[in-house]
Amino acid sequence: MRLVLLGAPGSGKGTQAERLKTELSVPHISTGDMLRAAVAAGTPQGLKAKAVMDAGKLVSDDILLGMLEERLTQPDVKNGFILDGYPRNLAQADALEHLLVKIGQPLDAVIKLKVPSEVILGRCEIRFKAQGRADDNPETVRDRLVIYAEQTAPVAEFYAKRGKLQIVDGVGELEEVTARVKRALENESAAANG
Ligand code: B4P
Repeated sequence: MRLVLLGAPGSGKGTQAERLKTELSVPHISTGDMLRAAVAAGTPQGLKAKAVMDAGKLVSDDILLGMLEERLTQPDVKNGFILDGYPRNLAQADALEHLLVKIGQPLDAVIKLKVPSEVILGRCEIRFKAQGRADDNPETVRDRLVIYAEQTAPVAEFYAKRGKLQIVDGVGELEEVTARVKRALENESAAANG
């Protein structure tokens, strides 16, 4: 299974990917986690990314594509992946299409988790209080939602035009949302198998 999870910041992409990876027997690839690991390790990419991430902006497409290409060509990805946090703009969507053709791993499904902004603000505030992630600061989350609407929302349209997009309600208990995503994946594979 090669799956892309789309959704606004705090919509639960990472949370759901962690729950699904064992069942689907594929790795969870989060560009946010990769960037936070690079920041923590103090790599040159991490040093460049930190201020951008803390401000809730998007890190440069070049840095992301380099990291992703390296990750998607590792052996554990041969049976598929759950990609969380990428693509976040149309240039990244194009780059991903090219990369997947190059490595012969076309996408099976794209799922967008739909969550209203007021719910997102509430979730990120809880995480901000618990973990202190700078980009979960309520002011920064508002900025991230604007960037999402301007740059990331068109990515859903990109996949809708290719007949790949499914939209899933991301509000509810974690188990409920996971069950909805699984149903959407079953529908996708039933449709693919005729
Ligand atoms: P990410 O790490 O992708 O951060 P996110 O959007 O906040 O995560 P997600 O939607 O996965 O939410 P989560 O499950 O954690 O990105 C961070 C930053 O990295 C970006 O702002 C950007 O700077 C940079 N970046 C990453 N990818 C990039 C790219 N491709 N290009 C450029 N820059 C990039 O859930 C959030 C909270 O909600 C959690 O606390 C969770 O417990 C809670 N929650 C989840 N589901 C819930 C539910 N059903 N009910 C109640 N709470 C729930």
